[in-house]
Amino acid sequence: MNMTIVSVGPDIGSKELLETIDRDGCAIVRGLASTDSMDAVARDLDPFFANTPNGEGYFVGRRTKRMGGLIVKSPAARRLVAHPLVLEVMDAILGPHRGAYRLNLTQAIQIHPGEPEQILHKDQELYPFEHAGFECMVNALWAYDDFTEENGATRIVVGSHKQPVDRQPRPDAVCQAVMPRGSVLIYLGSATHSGGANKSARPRTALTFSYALGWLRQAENQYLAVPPRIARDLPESLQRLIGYAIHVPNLGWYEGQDPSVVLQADTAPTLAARDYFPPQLEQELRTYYETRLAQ
Ligand SMILES: O=C(O)CCC(=O)C(=O)O
Ligand SMILES: [Fe+2]
Repeated sequence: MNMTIVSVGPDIGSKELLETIDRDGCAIVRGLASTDSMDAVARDLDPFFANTPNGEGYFVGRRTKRMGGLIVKSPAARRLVAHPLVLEVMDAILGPHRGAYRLNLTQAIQIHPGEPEQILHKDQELYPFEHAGFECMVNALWAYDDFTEENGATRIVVGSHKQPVDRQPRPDAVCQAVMPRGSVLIYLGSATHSGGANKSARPRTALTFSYALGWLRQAENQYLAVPPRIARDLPESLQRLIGYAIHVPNLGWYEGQDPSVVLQADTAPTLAARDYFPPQLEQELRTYYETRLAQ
């Protein structure tokens, strides 16, 4: 098994990146965001961090600050959420055959000095089904600071996406995502990983954006995080990613409509309910009803 995380430069094509992710369950793209764009995100988020308390659970960490709602808190982070290379990866892994995918969560994770390593886990463990034989979640974890072994760079077991979760693997099976600020670790929801221990004197911060199949419940409630009055002014592609779009067939509707109607009007629409089916099913229904009605 390959025991290091493959780390590639920002000019990598999505095809090569996908081959690595498919084989290893993860890959690092170094320097995908410029220092300037990370500075802009930091200007947006640092004031919020100052007011965010430490977590209060084993998993979230008691010396770790976490905050969501990054699309609202940081206009600069929107470019990372919708980075074209990241979305090409999502399109390829989550797109085919299973409909659109959506943003599962946005979270900034600031691990402070003295935090021990987090328990190894697979992010998809929140769904109560065994590995379905296809990927249902993919995450992009951006380094907001340089990630080092000492400051708690994310730990990951390369190749673990093809194995059941093992929380205590041989120590040499666990790699760390050492990467400079502005890099991104892309990993599958089926890959075993965790936050690292911060043995340095300064916090280590990650920005995580998780993407999941559109028929799964989003971990972060996107409609509370990005309510219609704010979503209204975002680009349509981001609105759709958040979930202001019907998921065919018939999931996520509002008053029988594609939920994007709430972005167009202040009042609840009084429109007729309708079907949202894929073309093949729509055709099957047409044939069924037209045949029956003709009898
Ligand atoms: O902070 C990190 O490096 C990863 C944290 C993580 O995996 C999680 O909270 O699910
Ligand atoms: Fe995780």
